[in-house]
Amino acid sequence: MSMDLAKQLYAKMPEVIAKARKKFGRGLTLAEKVLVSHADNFETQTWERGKAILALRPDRVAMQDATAQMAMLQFMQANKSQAAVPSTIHCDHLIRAEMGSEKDLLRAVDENKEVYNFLASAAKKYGIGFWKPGAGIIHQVVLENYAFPGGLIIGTDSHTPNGGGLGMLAIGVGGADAGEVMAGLPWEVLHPKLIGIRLTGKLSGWTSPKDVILYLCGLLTVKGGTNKIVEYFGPGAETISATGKGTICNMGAELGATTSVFPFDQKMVAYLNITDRADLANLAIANKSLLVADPEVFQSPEKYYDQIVEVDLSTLEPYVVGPHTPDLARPISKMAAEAKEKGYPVELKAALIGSCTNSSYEDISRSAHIAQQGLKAGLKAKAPFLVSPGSERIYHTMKRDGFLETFEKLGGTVLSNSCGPCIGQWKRADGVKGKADSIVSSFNRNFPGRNDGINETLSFLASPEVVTAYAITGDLGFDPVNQKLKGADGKEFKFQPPQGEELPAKGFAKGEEGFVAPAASGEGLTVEVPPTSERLQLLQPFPRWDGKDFEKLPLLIKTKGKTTTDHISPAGPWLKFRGHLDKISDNMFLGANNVFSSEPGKGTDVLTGESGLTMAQIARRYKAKGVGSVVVGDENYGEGSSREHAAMSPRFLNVRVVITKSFARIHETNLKKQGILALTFADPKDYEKIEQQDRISVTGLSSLAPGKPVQVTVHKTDGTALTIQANHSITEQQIAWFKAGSALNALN
Ligand code: MIC
Ligand code: SF4
Repeated sequence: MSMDLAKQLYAKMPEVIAKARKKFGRGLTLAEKVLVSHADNFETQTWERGKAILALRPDRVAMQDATAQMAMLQFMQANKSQAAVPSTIHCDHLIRAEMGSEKDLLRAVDENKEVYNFLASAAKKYGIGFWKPGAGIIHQVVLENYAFPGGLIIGTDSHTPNGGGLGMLAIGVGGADAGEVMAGLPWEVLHPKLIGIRLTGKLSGWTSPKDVILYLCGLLTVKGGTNKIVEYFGPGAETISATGKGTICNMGAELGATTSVFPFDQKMVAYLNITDRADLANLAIANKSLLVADPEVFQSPEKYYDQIVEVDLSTLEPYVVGPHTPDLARPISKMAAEAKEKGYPVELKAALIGSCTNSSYEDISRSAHIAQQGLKAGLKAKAPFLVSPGSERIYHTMKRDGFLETFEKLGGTVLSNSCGPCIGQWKRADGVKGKADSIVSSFNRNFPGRNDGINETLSFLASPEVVTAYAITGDLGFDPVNQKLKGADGKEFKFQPPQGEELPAKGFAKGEEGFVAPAASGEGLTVEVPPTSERLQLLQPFPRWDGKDFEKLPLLIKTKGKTTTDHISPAGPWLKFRGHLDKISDNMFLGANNVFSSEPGKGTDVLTGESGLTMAQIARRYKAKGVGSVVVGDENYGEGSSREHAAMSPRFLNVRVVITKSFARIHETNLKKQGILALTFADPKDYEKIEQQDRISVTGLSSLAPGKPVQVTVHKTDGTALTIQANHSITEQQIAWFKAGSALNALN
């Protein structure tokens, strides 16, 4: 499917790469090769890392059902007849996990009928491929079908970088970005800096690709990758399977990285071959020099990367991260002691494997090996054990090769090929709000409330094989890798390190593909949006900027600490309103900690003094009075997902300005796209000075200019005022978005 795209791309790469070598006066890293080959105009583009805005032409767009709704609603406002680049929609997020694969899928098809019909009809009309519910999780399906070395894909999901496992730049974006690219515009992104990760040695025993990224999360932290591309290289890279590389790149999203990528190698060839793309593999082999960094980069990497990290795979231990954040990392050998010391509840209430991050054949076969050892010792899973396969192919291969049976014998439940518990679409039978319990998964995120909707739950992340061992022992206070446990007969035994196969010897089994091709011509076809729908609402353009400064706006919320998009716009039960801006906006900030409230998600209407209200209630009151408001945030504000609802809801409810200590990349762009002024404190200490009753003015907006700080005046209740400076990264074009009221308005 990507053969033609790859052919065209590889034909033009040598010329632009040669030009770039000349212009930069040096060899190029892999990421640079891909970037320059996708430049909208290489000649006129400036190429300054960390400064220039790149205008790129992606080869593809991928969207998942929860974000595709807004992406398509916005795309439709551009009045185009067809998507300008090959695009696909994947139905994966809206399936609730409760009764097991078959029943869950049937229910999903019924309860999400309106949304699926909308997406299917829009896909059909606009030339977009449609993957039905049950076909698989977007990133796995992209890896199996669309990813190709050297390509550039954008996806409306932050874990799009999974495609880096096949040597492409795969980047997560908000729906507005996707809508614009489908409308034929170039895609803009800050020229990322480069982190080079040199891998040496070889993984062995318990240690798996997941541990590479868990370790790096601890080392680099959740903002260490912001506006950077993580490029892996070195002899160790070639020892990791393509799907293992996918896992590492996927979870690079947890570093805040723009994306992550591995150089083309034999492991990718093997994966392309086994997924029926031998022609593509051969083409890539013939063009290998375009798909890896230049040789001089390896000789002195420090000259080419802004930062270098060395990881010796041979000495790496299995890791466990969490709770509440993916960068709280320690080797598994230290977990039990830390759990005791910090008082984490050690009884594991659930163990979950699979997801878009970790459901490769390698992951599943290694986990099954652990499960078999447990069964042999007469044990069953102590904690509920749930398995989320990434795609139909994975599911049927697991079934054919007996892994499903093994997991089920252990007491596990196999869920549908979808996100399920990873995105809070999970009815955890024993979950009690307000009670702190521990769970462990092989997913990639563990923000509070994410899986079971309970903010107190402590969620830990580890490799699928380690999670399987935890499922059997059910105890975080016990190290299943290094300690002995008792079998059913009372005899002690130790798990042998997991063994598995990277790829199925018999090839992948095929299931029902679930792909629906678009109509040859969309003319005359209609997009189904029932006027009375509770799930879908056509968008009304946001009002244009009235040309006036923002004077004395009330503070809606000042968030404290981590404010991820899961805090700003929680998922789980709210996913069903992803196509209905008015309804979903009631979830705004429900998970966020407000400095001025003891209860998350609650605050005070400072115009009336009434407290204990949700942020949406307060903002709706202000909006009704024609009053805008300001949000103040902490570090790395908007970390996590690409969901633009975290920007659209505030915009819809009249938030005009968000001032933070720093932003995560996708969310900052999403705010700008929706016409919100995204500012950062020039002096982060000024965050402390903002008080609940302050009124905030942002002035000089008519002379808003790139690189020019903005003046913010904070009016105190005692009549005094203080002036603080705020920075921004707004470009000339983004100023036009602000003035037009949104990027989309600026298009029309
Ligand atoms: C996630 O993992 O948080 C999600 C759900 O896949 C999101 C997208 C969404 O909110 O729909 C993401 O990662 O971008
Ligand atoms: Fe789905 Fe979870 Fe992957 Fe996001 S991280 S795409 S919710 S499986």
